[in-house]
Amino acid sequence: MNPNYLELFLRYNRNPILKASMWPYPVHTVFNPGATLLKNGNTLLLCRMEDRKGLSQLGIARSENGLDLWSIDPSPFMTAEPEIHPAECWGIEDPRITYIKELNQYLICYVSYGKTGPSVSLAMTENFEQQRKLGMVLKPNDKDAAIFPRKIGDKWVMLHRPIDQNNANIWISYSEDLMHWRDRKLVLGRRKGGWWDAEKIGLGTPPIETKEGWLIIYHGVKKTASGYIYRIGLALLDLDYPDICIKRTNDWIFAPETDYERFGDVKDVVFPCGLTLLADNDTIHLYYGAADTSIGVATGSLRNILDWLRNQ
Ligand code: BMA
Repeated sequence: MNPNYLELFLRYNRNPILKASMWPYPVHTVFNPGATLLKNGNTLLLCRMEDRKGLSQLGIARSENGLDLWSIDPSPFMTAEPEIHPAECWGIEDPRITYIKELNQYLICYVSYGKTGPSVSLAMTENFEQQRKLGMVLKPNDKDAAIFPRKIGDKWVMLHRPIDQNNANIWISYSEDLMHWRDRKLVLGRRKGGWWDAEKIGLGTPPIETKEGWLIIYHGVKKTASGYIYRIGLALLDLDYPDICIKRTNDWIFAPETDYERFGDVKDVVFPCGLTLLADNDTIHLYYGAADTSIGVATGSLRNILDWLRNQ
């Protein structure tokens, strides 16, 4: 922690909260979890689990307070099914969960990794007991996608990260049926030169609706002499026209600092895919993959974040 900066997110002092050695079956690493609150108020994390083949599938961890005493389901929740979905022959990764009240379903946007590259696939579940895969909805090369929790206008809306002429930026697309996505528009671009988010950016967690706009947490990557550094920034999108970015932080607000974030399978990575907003409508638990190896949580206040953003 650097005392000269205001820290918006504070790490839980018993991080990492989840690691491979806690799993009831063999996994090599656990990271980049999607997150949601269940109807009973418990926290559910859908964790990416990489095995010793190097391929990923998704498994569930649950906790009453979202911080400790995690119980891990005895078998994976979602596995790659290459016979049915060839796009996921090299695994499924980085889920983002949005609860859609209108459908009474949790929608899971995840990365299918296949021979033509990463693509965006969707699955639905009512209760995390079983799920239904809808298949690939955005062709390679595309990833880092999440759906907004309600229709805007009369359409479903998704943020995602296609690679477009070597540019990895955040785009928006619209759909009437969740399967066909169109009217793609650029929302947030990587910055240039020495900036912390100059190499590539991608959506982190699904958007949160606030009075001041849709709050998004995104990851930005800088290329350095010793490799990439994955850090986190914030942006606000217009409530009615979410293709318009009304605010974007200049500074990153969270970065690899602790040993478990700096060292692991991929060094210097913090990679959030999920958060929960607690019943007080203020406390945020931000869940992130640390060095592609374990899972950390950091706590913030929505009110403080919006106050801080207002003054940027
Ligand atoms: C990104 C994704 C993430 C991963 C990160 C750092 O491109 O593949 O799953 O955490 O790289 O390796």
